[in-house]
Amino acid sequence: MTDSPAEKKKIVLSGIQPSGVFTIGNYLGAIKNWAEIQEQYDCVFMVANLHATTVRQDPAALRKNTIDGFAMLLAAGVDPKRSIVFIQSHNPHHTQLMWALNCFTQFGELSRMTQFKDKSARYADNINAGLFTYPTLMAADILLYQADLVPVGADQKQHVELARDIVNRMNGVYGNLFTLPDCLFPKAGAKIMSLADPTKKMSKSDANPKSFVAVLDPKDTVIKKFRSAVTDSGSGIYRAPGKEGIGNLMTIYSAFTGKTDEEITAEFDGKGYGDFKTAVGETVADALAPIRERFAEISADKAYLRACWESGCEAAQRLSGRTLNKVYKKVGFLP
Ligand code: AQP
Repeated sequence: MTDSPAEKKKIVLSGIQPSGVFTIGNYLGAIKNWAEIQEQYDCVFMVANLHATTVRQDPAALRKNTIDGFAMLLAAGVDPKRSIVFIQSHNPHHTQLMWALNCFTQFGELSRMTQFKDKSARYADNINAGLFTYPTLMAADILLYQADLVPVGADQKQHVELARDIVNRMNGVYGNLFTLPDCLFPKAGAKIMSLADPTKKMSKSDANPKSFVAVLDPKDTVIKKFRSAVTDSGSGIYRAPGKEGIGNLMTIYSAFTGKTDEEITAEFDGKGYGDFKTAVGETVADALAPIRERFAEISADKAYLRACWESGCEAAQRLSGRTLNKVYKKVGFLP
C-alpha cells in the first residue's frame, strides 16, 4: 500500500465467501478482476468467512474452504506483497465496528434489502439475525479501510448504497469519520449462469455439483460437466430467446478466449451442440490448468500460506485500527 500523498491511489475493498469451492463464476466475476486491478488501486481483499456463516456451514468444510479460498486467491494472481489479503475472522475490528454501525442503521432499512428477502425465502427455517444485519457487517468491511471503491455485481449495489447512507449519517453527527464509497462494476458479460438451469446464477453453494464448474475441477470433470450442460433441443450456436443455455456457454467461451459472439457463431457454423460443448470444456479446462498447478504448489507450502495470511491480517489491522479507534472515541467509548 502506498502512503505518500503524491502516490495516493484509490482504495478498493472486496471479499469472497468460503461457502463452497470457488466456481468459474467467482473466477470470471471477481477473482480474475482482482488480480488485474492491483496495479491501479491499493487493494484489500478478504476471505469473508464471517459472512458465510449467515447460512449454516459444516465447521470442518468451512475451515477447509477458507484455507483453499485463500490459496486460490494467490493462485489466481492476487499478490500478497502488493495487496492486503487476509481472512475476515482474523481481524476483530470488523465485528467491533459493525456494532457502532448497527446503532446507526434502521430496522426498516435492513428490512428493505432484497438479498435479505431472497435469502429468507430460500432459508426459511433459519432467518437469523446475522442474515438480517449482513449489510452492516459489509458496511464495516468497507468503511474500516476507508475504501473508495467496492467491486460488486448488481445484486450488491443496494448494500453499498446502505453503506453510503450510514457514512452520510455518521459523518453528519461526528465529522469526517469515513470515506464515501462507490461501486466499481465489472465489465459487461461477467454473469455466469448455472449449467443445470441457465436462468439461475451459477453458485458455489448449489447442492447440484453439475450446476457449476469449480476452478479446481480436473480436466475430464470440466469437459463432462459442459457436455451435460442443459441446453435447448435446437441447433446453431447463437443467442436467442429459448437458447439461454447456449448463450451462457457462449459467454463462458468468450470470457476465456476473448472471441466475440459473431466469431463464435462463425467458428461453429455447421457444427452441433456436442462439438461446441466439448470445445468450451477443453478451452476452460486448459485455461484453468495453470491456476490448478499454482494452487497445488501454494497449498503444499503450509508455512508460506500461514505466513501470508498472518502478515495480511497484521497489515489489515494496522489500517482498520485507525478507523475503529477514531469511531470508538467519537462515539464516547473510553479508550
Ligand atoms: N455466477 C456468477 N457470475 C459472475 N460473478 C459471480 N460471483 C458469484 N457468482 C457469480 C461473484 O463472486 C464474488 C464473490 O461472491 P460471494 O462469495 O461473496 O457471494 P455470491 O455472489 O453469493 O457467490 P456464490 O458463488 O453465489 O456463493 P453462494 O452460493 O454462497 O451464494 C462476487 O463479486 C460475485 O459477484
